[in-house]
Amino acid sequence: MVFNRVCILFLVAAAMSSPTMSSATEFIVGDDSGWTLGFDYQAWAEGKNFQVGDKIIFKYLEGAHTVVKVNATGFQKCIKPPANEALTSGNDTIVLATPGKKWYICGVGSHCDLGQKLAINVQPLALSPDISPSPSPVAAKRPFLMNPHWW
Ligand SMILES: *[C@@H]1O[C@H](CO)[C@@H](O)[C@H](O)[C@H]1NC(C)=O
Ligand SMILES: *[C@@H]1O[C@H](CO)[C@@H](O)[C@H](O)[C@H]1NC(C)=O
Ligand SMILES: [Cu+2]
Repeated sequence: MVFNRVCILFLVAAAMSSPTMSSATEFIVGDDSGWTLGFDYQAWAEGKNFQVGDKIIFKYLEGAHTVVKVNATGFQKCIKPPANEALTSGNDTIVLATPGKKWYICGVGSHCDLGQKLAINVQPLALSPDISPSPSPVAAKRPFLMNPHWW
């Protein structure tokens, strides 16, 4: 009896965790162009669905560029943080751990001013409806209660 229950718990846990694992995506920033000058990263990011757990990978010739995470102001004005905050490997992988807007710029010379900057919006993880566990009574009622058409 106990064994069966444990088995079921494992199956449920596997069913709940597998979609998040299989849906994690690795994005090569700039695709084949990589992280470089003369590329429109806003156009590249547009329409892409970045989710928590996904990875973005900046690829470039080591020494030619860097990757620095900045805030909205730093992005707009190309304010370069201290050099020790920069990623410099040429194969810099960033795991998108939290939802929300993220901004990255190149810290070399005036590359950021020349447009080598990336802004993305990371979506929170959502379980797809067909595999989510049975909703609690409260959760089941919420769409009805919260539906603005009913007010
Ligand atoms: C944004 O970053 C700059 C420099 O890196 C810092 O001076 C500023 O306080 C930051 N702004 C916010 C709102 O965090
Ligand atoms: C780049 O880093 C990823 C892991 O983040 C690794 O799998 C891959 O082999 C690396 N590629 C190169 C060319 O170093
Ligand atoms: Cu650069």
